[in-house]
Amino acid sequence: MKFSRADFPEDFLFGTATSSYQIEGHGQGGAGQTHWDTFAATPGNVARAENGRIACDHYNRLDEDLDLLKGLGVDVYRFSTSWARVLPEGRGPVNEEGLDFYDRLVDGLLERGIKPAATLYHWELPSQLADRGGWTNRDIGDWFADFTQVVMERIGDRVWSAAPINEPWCVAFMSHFLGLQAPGLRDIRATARAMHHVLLAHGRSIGVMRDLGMKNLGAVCNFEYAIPVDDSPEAAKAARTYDGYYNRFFISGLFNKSYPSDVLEGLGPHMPENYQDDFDIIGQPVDWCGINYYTRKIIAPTDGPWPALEEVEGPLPKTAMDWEIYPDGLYHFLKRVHEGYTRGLPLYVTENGLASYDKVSGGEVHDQQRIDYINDHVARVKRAADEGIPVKGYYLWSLMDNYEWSLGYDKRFGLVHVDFQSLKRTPKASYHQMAKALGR
Ligand code: PNW
Repeated sequence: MKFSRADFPEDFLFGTATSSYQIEGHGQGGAGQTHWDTFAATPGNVARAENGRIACDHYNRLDEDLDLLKGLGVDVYRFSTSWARVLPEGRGPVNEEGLDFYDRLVDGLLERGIKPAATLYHWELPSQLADRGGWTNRDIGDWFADFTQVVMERIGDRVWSAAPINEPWCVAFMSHFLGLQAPGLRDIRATARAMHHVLLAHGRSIGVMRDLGMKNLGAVCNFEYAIPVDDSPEAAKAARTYDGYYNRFFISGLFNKSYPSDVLEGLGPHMPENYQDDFDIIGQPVDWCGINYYTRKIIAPTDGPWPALEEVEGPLPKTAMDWEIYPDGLYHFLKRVHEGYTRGLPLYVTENGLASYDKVSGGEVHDQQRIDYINDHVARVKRAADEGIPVKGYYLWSLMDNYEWSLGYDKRFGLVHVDFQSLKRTPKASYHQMAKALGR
């Protein structure tokens, strides 16, 4: 790597991130069914109809994976807790074996000197709650508060940080408007409701954790830099619309207790009644904000109904996701979130990384594109830090190759290669370089 710890302040933290459904293996340990199992079983939704039943089998290989983290030399590990593993029916009976797993995970991290950063929800909703309307049902605020209570009564005394929900945009918009994630809807009314309820649930969960006396609570949003396809006013408007529902809606609800008026022009008629009354719950103070950033999108106007735009192909080099590599976007969002929304709160890059088609040969994996990507993005984080933006950490997505949702297992985001037949782990060149950069 071109950077080392010495380039950053003493208290700057490096980490990696994963999520429960993507690595654990959901078909074991008494976990209940989730809407991702259903979504993946429906033909056409997921490449090769792959699901998270086995994934990386992290559930049975916890110690091996924690040792990999230790070998990497990270300060923090960002993981998520599976709602259906803890409460198989979403509410009611607790699966003690599931809670025990997260207990062992947290203790295993602490024993290795790594800070546990918990996310309560990273996308796998228990099927029984999905059957009741999932994120479109306002009751999810209560359900999620109860889930928060059960998990944090158990591990809340030892986690270093906690965030309720990973990426409200993906939970609400990608899943209910674009149909690309479970539950796979394409329905503007369901979308508007989910967009609001996901923030309501965030606020309810923060309230529960405060009552438990927990500290260092945050919110994690994802961002994509929107570029108009040309100089026309129509293209500028389309890019602004995209920026509104993607980048501004959630952060504005969380930190400014309002939704952007241009987004409400499209979604307003579909919002839940009296949604404004929830802003005090949604916008209650948090201690940090997480930024997930991967790419930019080139936006062109279309004639269709709201949002009347489409993504078009851009000219920059791409990753295996077909995502353009655009490191300046990370700097842009650190600055913009700090100046426009969080105003001095600590920021963490809670996800950044790339997929590549890595292969093991002679026991080694040469993933130079990942090394370059990390270098270029960490350089923008450093630029932001040097300018006084309070960015306090960088967590790479991901520790190991895993289930990349609707794209299945061939998009490899890991520092560690996983053979999904034998489940053997092989640290890639990027892992070895990262370990050197983080060495003390
Ligand atoms: C993140 N998009 O989500 C997630 O938090 C991870 O679970 C996931 O593995 C990672 O990115 C890589 O995809 C996103 O299409 C997924 O705009 C897709 C999009 C954005 C974020």
